[in-house]
Amino acid sequence: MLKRMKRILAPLVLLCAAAPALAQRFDAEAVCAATDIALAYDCVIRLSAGDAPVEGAVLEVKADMPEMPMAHNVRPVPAEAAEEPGSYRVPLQLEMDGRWTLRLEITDPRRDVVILHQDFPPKEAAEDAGGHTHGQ
Ligand SMILES: [Cu+2]
Repeated sequence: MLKRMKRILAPLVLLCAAAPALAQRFDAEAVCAATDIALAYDCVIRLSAGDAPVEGAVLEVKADMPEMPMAHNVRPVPAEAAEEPGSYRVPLQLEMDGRWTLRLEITDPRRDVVILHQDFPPKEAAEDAGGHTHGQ
Protein backbone atom coordinates (compact mmCIF):
# COMPACT_ATOMS: atom_id res chain seq x y z
CA MET A 1 0.00 0.00 0.00
CA LEU A 2 2.74 2.44 1.01
CA LYS A 3 4.74 1.54 -2.04
CA ARG A 4 1.83 2.32 -4.23
CA MET A 5 1.34 5.72 -2.57
CA LYS A 6 4.97 6.59 -3.18
CA ARG A 7 4.61 5.73 -6.83
CA ILE A 8 1.71 8.13 -7.12
CA LEU A 9 3.31 10.93 -5.14
CA ALA A 10 6.74 10.88 -6.77
CA PRO A 11 5.69 12.55 -10.04
CA LEU A 12 3.86 15.24 -8.08
CA VAL A 13 6.96 16.12 -6.09
CA LEU A 14 8.94 16.33 -9.29
CA LEU A 15 6.41 18.70 -10.81
CA CYS A 16 6.69 21.09 -7.89
CA ALA A 17 10.48 21.05 -7.93
CA ALA A 18 10.53 21.78 -11.63
CA ALA A 19 8.54 24.97 -11.22
CA PRO A 20 10.00 26.90 -8.29
CA ALA A 21 8.90 30.22 -9.80
CA LEU A 22 5.28 29.20 -9.49
CA ALA A 23 5.63 28.74 -5.78
CA GLN A 24 6.98 32.25 -5.34
CA ARG A 25 4.55 34.86 -4.14
CA PHE A 26 3.92 38.05 -5.98
CA ASP A 27 5.49 41.28 -4.89
CA ALA A 28 4.23 44.70 -5.78
CA GLU A 29 4.94 48.36 -5.36
CA ALA A 30 2.81 51.32 -6.26
CA VAL A 31 3.74 54.83 -7.35
CA CYS A 32 0.78 57.19 -7.33
CA ALA A 33 0.60 60.68 -8.75
CA ALA A 34 -2.02 63.33 -8.12
CA THR A 35 -4.20 64.44 -11.03
CA ASP A 36 -6.15 67.62 -11.76
CA ILE A 37 -9.20 66.06 -10.12
CA ALA A 38 -9.51 66.23 -6.36
CA LEU A 39 -8.64 62.93 -4.67
CA ALA A 40 -8.07 61.22 -8.01
CA TYR A 41 -4.71 59.53 -8.47
CA ASP A 42 -2.95 57.76 -11.27
CA CYS A 43 -1.15 54.77 -9.82
CA VAL A 44 1.36 52.55 -11.53
CA ILE A 45 1.80 49.17 -9.94
CA ARG A 46 4.84 47.07 -10.60
CA LEU A 47 4.20 43.39 -10.15
CA SER A 48 7.02 40.93 -9.76
CA ALA A 49 7.70 37.36 -8.72
CA GLY A 50 11.20 36.80 -7.44
CA ASP A 51 12.97 39.57 -9.29
CA ALA A 52 11.15 39.06 -12.55
CA PRO A 53 8.36 41.34 -13.73
CA VAL A 54 5.01 39.62 -14.14
CA GLU A 55 3.58 40.39 -17.56
CA GLY A 56 0.07 39.81 -18.74
CA ALA A 57 -1.37 39.66 -15.24
CA VAL A 58 -5.03 40.22 -14.47
CA LEU A 59 -5.66 42.15 -11.28
CA GLU A 60 -8.04 44.50 -9.57
CA VAL A 61 -7.21 47.09 -6.97
CA LYS A 62 -9.49 47.74 -4.05
CA ALA A 63 -8.71 50.82 -1.99
CA ASP A 64 -9.76 51.05 1.62
CA MET A 65 -8.80 52.84 4.81
CA PRO A 66 -7.70 50.38 7.48
CA GLU A 67 -8.33 52.86 10.25
CA MET A 68 -11.87 53.57 9.09
CA PRO A 69 -13.54 50.21 8.67
CA MET A 70 -16.86 50.38 6.81
CA ALA A 71 -16.47 54.11 6.19
CA HIS A 72 -15.51 53.81 2.55
CA ASN A 73 -16.78 51.73 -0.30
CA VAL A 74 -14.51 52.41 -3.25
CA ARG A 75 -15.23 50.09 -6.14
CA PRO A 76 -12.43 47.77 -7.25
CA VAL A 77 -10.57 49.11 -10.27
CA PRO A 78 -9.25 46.74 -12.94
CA ALA A 79 -5.59 47.39 -13.69
CA GLU A 80 -4.47 47.98 -17.27
CA ALA A 81 -1.09 46.92 -18.58
CA ALA A 82 1.29 49.87 -18.93
CA GLU A 83 4.19 50.16 -21.36
CA GLU A 84 6.85 48.85 -19.01
CA PRO A 85 6.78 45.05 -18.61
CA GLY A 86 5.15 44.09 -15.32
CA SER A 87 3.65 47.57 -14.86
CA TYR A 88 -0.06 48.24 -14.58
CA ARG A 89 -1.95 51.50 -14.52
CA VAL A 90 -4.74 52.01 -12.03
CA PRO A 91 -6.77 55.22 -11.81
CA LEU A 92 -8.04 55.64 -8.26
CA GLN A 93 -10.78 57.95 -7.11
CA LEU A 94 -10.43 58.17 -3.34
CA GLU A 95 -12.77 59.79 -0.86
CA MET A 96 -10.35 61.49 1.48
CA ASP A 97 -6.66 62.01 2.14
CA GLY A 98 -4.82 59.78 4.54
CA ARG A 99 -3.48 56.27 4.75
CA TRP A 100 -5.09 53.80 2.43
CA THR A 101 -4.46 50.18 1.69
CA LEU A 102 -4.44 49.02 -1.89
CA ARG A 103 -5.59 45.44 -2.00
CA LEU A 104 -4.31 43.83 -5.19
CA GLU A 105 -6.49 40.90 -6.11
CA ILE A 106 -4.59 38.97 -8.71
CA THR A 107 -6.45 36.31 -10.67
CA ASP A 108 -3.97 35.57 -13.43
CA PRO A 109 -1.39 34.01 -13.92
CA ARG A 110 -2.55 32.65 -10.53
CA ARG A 111 -4.54 33.83 -7.58
CA ASP A 112 -2.83 35.90 -4.94
CA VAL A 113 -3.47 38.97 -2.86
CA VAL A 114 -0.91 41.66 -2.12
CA ILE A 115 -1.75 44.53 0.18
CA LEU A 116 0.11 47.81 -0.17
CA HIS A 117 0.00 50.64 2.33
CA GLN A 118 0.03 54.05 0.78
CA ASP A 119 -0.36 57.62 1.98
CA PHE A 120 -2.44 60.03 -0.08
CA PRO A 121 -1.36 62.50 -1.17
CA PRO A 122 1.88 60.49 -1.64
CA LYS A 123 4.72 61.66 0.55
CA GLU A 124 7.87 62.64 -1.27
CA ALA A 125 10.27 61.04 1.16
CA ALA A 126 11.39 57.66 -0.12
CA GLU A 127 11.60 56.44 3.48
CA ASP A 128 7.84 56.46 3.64
CA ALA A 129 7.37 54.35 0.56
CA GLY A 130 5.32 52.07 2.76
CA GLY A 131 5.66 48.41 3.45
CA HIS A 132 3.49 45.68 2.11
CA THR A 133 1.97 42.55 3.46
CA HIS A 134 0.36 39.51 2.03
CA GLY A 135 -3.09 38.35 2.87
CA GLN A 136 -6.05 36.47 1.56
CU1 LIG B 1 -11.40 57.66 5.62
